[in-house]
Amino acid sequence: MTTLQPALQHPSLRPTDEWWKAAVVYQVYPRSFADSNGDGVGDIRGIINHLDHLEDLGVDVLWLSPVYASPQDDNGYDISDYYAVDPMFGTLHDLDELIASLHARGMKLVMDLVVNHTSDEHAWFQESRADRSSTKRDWYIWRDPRDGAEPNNWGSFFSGPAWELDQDSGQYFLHLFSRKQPDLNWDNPEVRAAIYQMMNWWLDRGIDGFRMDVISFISKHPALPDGLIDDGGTWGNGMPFYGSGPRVHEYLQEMHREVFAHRDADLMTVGEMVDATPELARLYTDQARQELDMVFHFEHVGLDHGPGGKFTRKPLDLVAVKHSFARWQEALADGGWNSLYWNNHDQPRAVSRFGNDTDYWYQSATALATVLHLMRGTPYIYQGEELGMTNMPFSSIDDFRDLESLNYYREAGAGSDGSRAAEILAGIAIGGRDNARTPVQWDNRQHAGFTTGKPWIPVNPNHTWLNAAAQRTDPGSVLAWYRRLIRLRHEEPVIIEGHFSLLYPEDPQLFAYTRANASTSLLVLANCSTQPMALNLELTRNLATDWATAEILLHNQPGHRWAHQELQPWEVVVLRRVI
Ligand code: ISL
Repeated sequence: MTTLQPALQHPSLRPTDEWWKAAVVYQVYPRSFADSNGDGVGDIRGIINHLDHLEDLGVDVLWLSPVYASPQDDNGYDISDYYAVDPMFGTLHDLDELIASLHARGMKLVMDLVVNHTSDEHAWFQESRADRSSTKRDWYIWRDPRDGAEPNNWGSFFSGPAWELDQDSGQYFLHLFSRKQPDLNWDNPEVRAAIYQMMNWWLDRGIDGFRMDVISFISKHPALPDGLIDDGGTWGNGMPFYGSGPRVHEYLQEMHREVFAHRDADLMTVGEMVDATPELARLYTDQARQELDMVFHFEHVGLDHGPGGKFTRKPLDLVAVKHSFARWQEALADGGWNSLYWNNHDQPRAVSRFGNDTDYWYQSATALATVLHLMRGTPYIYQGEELGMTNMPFSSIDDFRDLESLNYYREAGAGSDGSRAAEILAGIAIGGRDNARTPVQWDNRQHAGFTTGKPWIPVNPNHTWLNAAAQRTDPGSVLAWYRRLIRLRHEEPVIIEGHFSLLYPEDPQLFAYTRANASTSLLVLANCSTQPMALNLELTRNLATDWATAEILLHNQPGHRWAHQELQPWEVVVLRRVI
């Protein structure tokens, strides 16, 4: 058992408690973080060069999106060699140096684990595809055509069918994502053994855990039944037959035995689960079951999807968002653990999406951060979020790089007669993943200090004023606010262990909750709207009595005298009282 890192020696944690409950995780999407060699693509050395930024912020863990060898069809989520670093990002030696540098600073490294699928250029798939009698044929999911077409009606996440015909053998292979991301057959024990071996290899190299990509999709219903087709849709939804499928818990428990059980407790795992419900998450993260430490669920990031899915939007329904968070907080209150996020590399920027990136940019970035970070669970910060980075003002299809957006643009008919092109472009401009993938804005120079070359994707023009250099020494910056939130989590046990209670669940403007343990209570009050709001009588009375002597821990509008009666647009205040 190694000792806890200094930043993680939290006073509230008993020695047997898991360190990651007191931790804040920072996600790096390497191609967009920092480019050290001028080729326009971020790299591992770029990360090493910016570790001061992470240490200064105070985060405990770096989650690194894939840097493995890859044809980059899906920016590295299509892996052709799990044991190699893609030359675009550097070398294994660079990665070893990153691990050592992080450890020297008291931080940890969690790598992305993408094992629902590989690249079609992985040697395993090349062998599998070579002929029907290959010993690796069964490592992937091959089926004969049905009535001369796809074996079932499942659609791919990235448009079109989830099946691709291999002309030579006359069979189709399954790919839930791009056709260059064939799904592995986890029912084959050799596949599982090969994956566990690879995971052990990385852990032996010194990494501290894994973020597991779409890990709840690894067990498919063996009959691969057709899914329901939405009105107006072409392809069926197979999720009921591969989301948390029949053997997923068995496989995760086996993985735990083969990879994690014999190691010390300093590791951390988090599984990405598009289909997770609170009930499922409890199963996956109940420590007694030995599966995972945390899951990423998608409930709150689906609430603003319109009838046409992620590329259509409806306005934020704060009541629904609060109900969702509260349900998850309650479901995992006495078993399991939540992960807390607004942003990642697949989601539009939160300040543009849930907040207001024009008139109330600072206020809404800080209010959103606060309501998220002070809940129970482990918060995740996506690169640039700590600066309040916004969505990109996309105006042309040429500025997009993400295959999901480009495929959708093509499939949704923008190309046929062009009549819907503007509408579809507007949809991907709001909902597209490239919003999260524009380069981190380090300073106000050309290309935001991200690269000296030509960036692989355009830089957001607002880097002239929205950048790390401008915020670093400004106590009134979004960056300074995140720093305070992170420090608070490290200093206040109630943030880690306190009981969560949502207040006024039906209020459409106010996001309010308390956290309480035996000695301390916190009250979080945020006006999540662009209108000022009067506090209700009961709350005003409570503030004047129970909370009268409370300390103001955080307040994002210090210019506005906190009067206990009203909140300005996106005003957030956090009070603490000792019981
Ligand atoms: O953004 C999405 C597509 O609409 C999500 O549903 C996303 O596909 C889903 O979260 C799975 O994401 C993960 O696996 C994908 C990869 O493209 C994403 O970047 C990754 O986070 C396939 O590996």
